[in-house]
Amino acid sequence: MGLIGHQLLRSYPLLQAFAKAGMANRLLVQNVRCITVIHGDINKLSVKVKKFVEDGVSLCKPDNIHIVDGSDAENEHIIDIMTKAGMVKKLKKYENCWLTLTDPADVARVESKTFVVTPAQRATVPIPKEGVKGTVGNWMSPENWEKEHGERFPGCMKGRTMYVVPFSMGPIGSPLAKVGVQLTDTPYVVASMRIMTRMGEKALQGLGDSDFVKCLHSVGQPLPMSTNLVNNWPCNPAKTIVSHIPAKNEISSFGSGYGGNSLLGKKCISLRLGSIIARDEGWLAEHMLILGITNPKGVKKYVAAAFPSACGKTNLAMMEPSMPGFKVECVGDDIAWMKFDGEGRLRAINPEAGFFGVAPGTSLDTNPNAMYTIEKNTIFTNVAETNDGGVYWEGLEKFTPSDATITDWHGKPWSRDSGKPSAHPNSRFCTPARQCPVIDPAWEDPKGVPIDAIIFGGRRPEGVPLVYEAFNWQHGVFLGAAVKSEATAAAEHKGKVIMHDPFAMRPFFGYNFGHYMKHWLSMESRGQTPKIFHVNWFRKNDAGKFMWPGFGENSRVLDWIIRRCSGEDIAMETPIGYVPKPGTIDMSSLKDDVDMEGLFTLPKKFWQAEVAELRNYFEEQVNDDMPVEMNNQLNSLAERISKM
Ligand code: GTP
Ligand code: SPV
Ligand code: MN
Repeated sequence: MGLIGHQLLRSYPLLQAFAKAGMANRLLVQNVRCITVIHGDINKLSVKVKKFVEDGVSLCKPDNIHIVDGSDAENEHIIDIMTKAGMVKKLKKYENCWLTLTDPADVARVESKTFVVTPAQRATVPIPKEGVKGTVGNWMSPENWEKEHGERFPGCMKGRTMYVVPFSMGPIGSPLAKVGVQLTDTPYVVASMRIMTRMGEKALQGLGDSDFVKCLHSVGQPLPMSTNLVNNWPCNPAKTIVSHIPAKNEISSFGSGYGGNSLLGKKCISLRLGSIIARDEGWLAEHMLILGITNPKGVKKYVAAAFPSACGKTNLAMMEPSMPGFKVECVGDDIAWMKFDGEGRLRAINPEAGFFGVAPGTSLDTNPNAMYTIEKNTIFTNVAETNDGGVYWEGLEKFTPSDATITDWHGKPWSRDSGKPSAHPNSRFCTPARQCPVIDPAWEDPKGVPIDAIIFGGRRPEGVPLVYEAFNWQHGVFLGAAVKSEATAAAEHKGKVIMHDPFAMRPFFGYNFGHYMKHWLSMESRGQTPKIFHVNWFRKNDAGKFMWPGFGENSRVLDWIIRRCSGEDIAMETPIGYVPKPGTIDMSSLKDDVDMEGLFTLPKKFWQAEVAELRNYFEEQVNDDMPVEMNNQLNSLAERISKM
């Protein structure tokens, strides 16, 4: 056993126990000295998985290997390692809850450093109009990728443990599920993947010698570190790259430990590679929540909704309806895989097992079910802490004693009048979905749940009504393609600029956005397509205040949507789509004074400018890959608006 192996065994009693049980073994890899497997049995892995691990070891040169089993005992050990390394701190107010504060240079997804690697550029992105910079994805050639990869990964895990993390996206054994194996050098990823996916030995059951998604992840800081360690959170922002190689079913991520950059089952597999597989197999992999809503008559319908990052999916997915007699149940809060079944019904599964949700704004007023979910077994990242070992963030003022002492996400004392947020705006909770009090009984049904409506939405401070319905499928696909939203802290974009975020997928397209629209259009020939709607909870009045109360009150809009799905005559035509006939959104018992007329006005000037801007966007960004059906939709919209 190598020296490092001995040192580790001395410092970690659990490992000693594993070693005594005869679980420690070795891996002899060509050109590398004997590597100690400090946990797990390398010989139990399939030939393909073992080969992947061996290749990872010879490239990254970790000091030892830990093959993750997913057990409680192992999780305790992982948490113990992180505690000793100062990466997590116990939140003593709750059961098994932990706080991580990252290096402030590693706090969100890095869209500009995320690439899809294909021989042809046009497979990944449309070729923009000359002189224009493309904004719907980043392409890298295989040659460039070899170079970038070669400058980063060799020896990148020196001095660290390489964890081998098998996981399943989707219920284990479901025909829809995809197995991945992630090699990573940070225990934070192991602890988080255990919550977000079905992780460990169980994920490999039934894999046999089949292929799996190969995921390689490193924080990019071999020991001794080349830069200062900040907050005990190793990362390498200057060299961060997240890349996807669809031809090899491979993902490699370097330099960041945060969220979507490092939990590779989430955006990387379930959306980017997922959308490519979905196109090839005739289904949809989308940035969508899935919820079931039951009305007072007991009629239940499921809807899927795509809003850009930090625009309300988690909140809608588990909302407490303000309307008496209604019930909302949650299937998923971020990702939907949707396929037509044998009867032509569109069915959706949530490939994840946990929620990685935005913390600020979450409270017993806005999202009580999230608050109950995160009371135990939760990892919080970049939130603030109260002196009694509880969590704090913007939105919890009312629920926290005013004399509580608060430590901010930098680990510094914080006061309410400091003018700075206590928690990072993209601080998050990572929590098991099964703990959600309103988790849907069918949330793990391998068949998925039948989808009656698809909803798009975004943060639109101006001009866009509370809800409208597409005239038909093609028009609905156009609404998806035209989604725009104010930038949020979920990625590196600065300021509240309104950005295009088609299908809420701009950061997550696995392939050319033009081809993506074509694929959506093709769904009409594959089964019964659901109705499509657009919602906007974020319209503001002249005083800059939100006009709609949102959260639980959004049930009133969901109610209108599902009544439309049942064929009720409650809609009227406008140039942009069907809107509710006056009085058809149930406003009974609504306490707030809401300017419903104002929420539905369609300013002609705004819509003329919107159409011109959309035309410019499609011409510049999608260029030759713009489907003719979509141009026709744009032209018809322009014509309808000109007659307003
Ligand atoms: P990702 O996890 O990044 O994909 O985000 P998400 O779409 O799940 O966003 P989430 O539900 O976490 O909401 C993000 C922020 O929007 C939170 O601060 C919420 O409080 C706020 N928010 C959600 N729904 C509403 C709403 O109906 N009205 C208003 N005003 N704010 C909302
Ligand atoms: C998003 O940004 O849409 C998220 C968070 O859901 S992350 O996993 O970091 O991508
Ligand atoms: Mn998301």
